[in-house]
Amino acid sequence: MYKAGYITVVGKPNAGKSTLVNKLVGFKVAITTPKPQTTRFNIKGIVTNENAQMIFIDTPGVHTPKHKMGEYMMKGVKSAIDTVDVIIYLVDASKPTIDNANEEIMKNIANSNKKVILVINKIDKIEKEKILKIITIYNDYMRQIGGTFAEIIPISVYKEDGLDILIKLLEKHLPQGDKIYQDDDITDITERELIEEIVREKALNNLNEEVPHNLMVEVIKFKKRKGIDKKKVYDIDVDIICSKTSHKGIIIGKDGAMLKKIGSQARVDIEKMLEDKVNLKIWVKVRENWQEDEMYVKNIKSKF
Ligand SMILES: Nc1nc2c(ncn2[C@@H]2O[C@H](COP(=O)(O)OP(=O)(O)OP(=O)(O)O)[C@@H](O)[C@H]2O)c(=O)[nH]1
Ligand SMILES: [Mg+2]
Repeated sequence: MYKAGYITVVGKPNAGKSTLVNKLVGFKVAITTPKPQTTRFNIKGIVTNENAQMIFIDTPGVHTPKHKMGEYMMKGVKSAIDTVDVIIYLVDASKPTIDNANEEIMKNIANSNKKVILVINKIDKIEKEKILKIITIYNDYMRQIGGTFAEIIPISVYKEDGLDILIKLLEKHLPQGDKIYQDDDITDITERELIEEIVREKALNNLNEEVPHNLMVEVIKFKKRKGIDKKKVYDIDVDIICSKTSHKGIIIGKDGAMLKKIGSQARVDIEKMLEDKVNLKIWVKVRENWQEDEMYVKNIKSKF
């Protein structure tokens, strides 16, 4: 009896949702950083084994939106909850409190009539004795609002602890069915989109405070040609779009040092992904308050 279906991973920003999906898929389909609100769009990661095909939907971390872009991100989470078979509610073991964001997520999933698995991540950061207390905190609140967890499992994506049990539990709760994707399909994100995300990841990692969260990245040229030694070379031009003129100088840095750093780190990852040499050029542009521009945000939406 083969199983197949959709599983979404929801939770607060920084819980490790994208890290988990990447680890299970065995390929970096989504960027990950130590900063909250890294993921902006729902991204599929597909795992096919002899028992089941699991289509994971990684989602943006749940937060109170401050602009149109944030509202769009939260719509993505809701639509993922509505369309899947199983929900993984991922929480950070080192931050076990029920705050407004957690309440909102739990109310949504409690009312979804879907199987919900509570997955407690980052147990490598806490003492084992604390796990039971964490389970009680989430379980009590879920009961209080009329929901239940079908399963509860502590894991550490870093230590690869509990991941095989998680897969077994997912296989158990998925519906019976044939494969939806081909065996070798792993994601719905295109090479172009991955390049944009890789550049955004390096910007998030290297820039401080609010600057990187106000960036958008667009590939404007993506061409393959034969290099001098007959090896293939990709010419890739990318725009980093910031929302304020004052941010442009910070992104470029003194004598262009910051942009160079972002560019060279991004090039290494893009070359790894494309398995060819890459000639990457990055331009910085200002588009005042783009996060509030409904047309612009909608346009981003149509890409995903
Ligand atoms: N110690 C520890 N850190 C982890 C673990 N899993 C993920 N992290 C780290 O947690 C941070 C956030 O990871 P992400 O995967 O980007 O988190 P996310 O939930 O996708 O965040 P958003 O996209 O912002 O919602 C990164 O620095 C990860 O390396 C884990 O098992 N243990
Ligand atoms: Mg993420």
